[in-house]
Amino acid sequence: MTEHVFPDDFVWGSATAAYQIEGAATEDGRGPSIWDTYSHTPGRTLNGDTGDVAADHYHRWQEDLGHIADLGLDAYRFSISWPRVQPGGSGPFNRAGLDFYSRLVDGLLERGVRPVATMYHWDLPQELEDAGGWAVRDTALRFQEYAAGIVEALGDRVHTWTTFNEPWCSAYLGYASGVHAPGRTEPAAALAAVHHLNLAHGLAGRVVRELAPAAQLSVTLNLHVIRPASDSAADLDAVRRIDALANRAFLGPMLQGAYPADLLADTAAVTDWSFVREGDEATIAVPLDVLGVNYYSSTLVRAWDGLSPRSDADGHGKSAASAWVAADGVEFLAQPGPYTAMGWNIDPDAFTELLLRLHREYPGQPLMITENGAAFDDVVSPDGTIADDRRIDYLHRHIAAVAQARAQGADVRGYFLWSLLDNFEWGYGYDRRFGIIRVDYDTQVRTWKQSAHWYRRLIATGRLG
Ligand code: GBH
Repeated sequence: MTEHVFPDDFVWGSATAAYQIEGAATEDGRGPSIWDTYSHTPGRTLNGDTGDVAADHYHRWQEDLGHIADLGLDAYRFSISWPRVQPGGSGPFNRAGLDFYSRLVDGLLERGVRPVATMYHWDLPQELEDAGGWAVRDTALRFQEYAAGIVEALGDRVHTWTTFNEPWCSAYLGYASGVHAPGRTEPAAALAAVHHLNLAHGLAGRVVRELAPAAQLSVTLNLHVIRPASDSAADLDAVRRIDALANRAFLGPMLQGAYPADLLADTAAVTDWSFVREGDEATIAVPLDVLGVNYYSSTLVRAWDGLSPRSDADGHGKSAASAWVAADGVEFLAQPGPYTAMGWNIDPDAFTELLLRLHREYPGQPLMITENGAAFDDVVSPDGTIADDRRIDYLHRHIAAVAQARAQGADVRGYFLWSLLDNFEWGYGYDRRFGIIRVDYDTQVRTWKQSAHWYRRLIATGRLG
């Protein structure tokens, strides 16, 4: 196997999200978010799991900082819980909430770790959902106000501000398929959400530019690598349609200042896009210092004639409603294995392909891998060792895929592993473990898996053997 050597300035990190690790859902003035409501609604999450306690990071943040330092991470990506710092989503800020993140940021800086803060990782204050959620424009304006509050409080102590994590999930899983909070199944609302999330990104990005000019600005997208079942014109058109919904609905306005014409045409039966106002697209196109890319698996599609039985392999099979708005003519196919515990196929070549596509289509745009990792059923041996070889193999192959893309010119500046800790895996609750550090949910004891030791060595040497 070729050895890949990463330069000294390559950023090695790991990532988490507030609702997935913090717990303390009702402490110190935190208000409810859509994920509190959703996870407490019977039938929504596996085993009825909620983020009430999660990995109890809100109380164990100092111990967790110790793990971050021991791993030798250059950077740590976390998210700020909007309802913890501004409980109602508008109006007064909650000092205790802001102080929590302020201490965390200072603790990272003291240990020489770059704080990378995500403003929104899916936990909308419930009051804003009650007023229409991301389907209404006002939520984007509220987000601008929230952004100003947190950037004022943390400013350029935060090295990189990331506006959103995976707006694709917030819009389509939250409002079309309903497998994420708030659990709505309204295709037109999902497309309105796409736009209001994009708008909120632009508004918040401008807040960062103004209030923390020394900070870096980014957004994180879960971009899809979509493969056609054949090279027939119909299958290639299915790829084009899904690419528009999944990728270009965000990349278009953010990086090129306009929604793609084919997206508007494909979805015309669902909405006329009249929620896009004069000047919005220019607002959204705030220049980004880095584009964050989350990658886990690839997608295989073919054109569907509406007659043959259709498979349900879009990975969100719990819901009868599709995440793919106005894409009735597209069938999602199961892919060849191997798979992770999420049932997602393992396809590192698609990762290289994605990074090279971004390099080609958005030349000069620096890239950062803001999430990559895998859930597997970990086995704790009697001596306490967790030999998660399959996770190590997954990480190895995907980091090699990043090296491959870099060797071919892609400007990838760093890699954040998902995730530092086992955590609340959204609709799958605590059943699926992505951490390189195991969390025993009875005792909250943290134990390094072999993958954590492996990652520490990789960071120390910069060499992937
Ligand atoms: C990320 O979501 C989240 O940011 C993070 O919070 C989460 O814990 C982590 O990943 C692991 O799930 O729809 O068939 O094309 C990733 C969500 C996973 C959604 C892959 C799209 C593609 C399968 N994405 N999925 S398909």
